[in-house]
Amino acid sequence: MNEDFSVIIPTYNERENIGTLISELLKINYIKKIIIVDDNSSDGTKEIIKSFEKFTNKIILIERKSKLGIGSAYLLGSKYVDTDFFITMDGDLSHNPIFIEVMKNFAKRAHIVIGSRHIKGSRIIGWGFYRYFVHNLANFIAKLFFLMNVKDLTSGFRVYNKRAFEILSKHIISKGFAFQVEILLIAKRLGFKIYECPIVFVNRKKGSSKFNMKEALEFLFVLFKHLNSKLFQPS
Ligand SMILES: Nc1nc2c(ncn2[C@@H]2O[C@H](COP(=O)(O)OP(=O)(O)O)[C@@H](O)[C@H]2O)c(=O)[nH]1
Ligand SMILES: [Mg+2]
Repeated sequence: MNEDFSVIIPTYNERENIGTLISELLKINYIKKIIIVDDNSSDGTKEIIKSFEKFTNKIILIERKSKLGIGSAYLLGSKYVDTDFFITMDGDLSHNPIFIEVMKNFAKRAHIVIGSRHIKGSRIIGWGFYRYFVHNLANFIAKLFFLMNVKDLTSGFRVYNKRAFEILSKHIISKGFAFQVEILLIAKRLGFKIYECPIVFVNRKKGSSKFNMKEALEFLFVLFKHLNSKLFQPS
């Protein structure tokens, strides 16, 4: 197994967070590429990312013209990955790079390693009632209809086996946050191995969440579509 890793970070207005995250990731020597997919942030995020390009060639900034969704950002970012494994993480400092070391060690035994907030040893810090409610509801609905035994279906902190990701991505319909759940449903259905590793998740301290009602509706639409798709019919 090649020990090099890439990281994909989708960003949309993360000026106050992205610089700190990049600095932390640059300290990890097995991370060879930091692929950032930015959807035309208007707050100076891109300029901060570009300022790092002067002293490292590890950064690949992919600039899209408009906000096209976190799921499609992963799909595009993955095309730039040339390592066997890659990490996905948010650009708002909710995902602490210290957990990468443990997660990466499990990548040898699973196709997807989830930095999980719902297993022994994990914690969520700073979420309000609404955020818990939405998160638990999404988890509950997906588990109910697809009989999933994964505890945290919505975490964006993951390690993917690149080859497995390529196969799974062919079935993806979502563009936004629904992607997180959708790819796991497909992975289970196709018999890929998923492992959950405990993390401490800290709600963003700066900037604002991009999750909204439109994203929630896409989630319901995607689940409904798959319930009726060929892939999920009893064989
Ligand atoms: N490129 C891109 N990044 C996005 C988009 N939506 C969210 N993000 C990024 O995805 C990550 C997670 O989003 P966030 O708002 O923190 O979601 P939350 O933690 O569920 O509230 C952050 O780095 C965001 O900047 C999008 O449409 N395009
Ligand atoms: Mg966040």
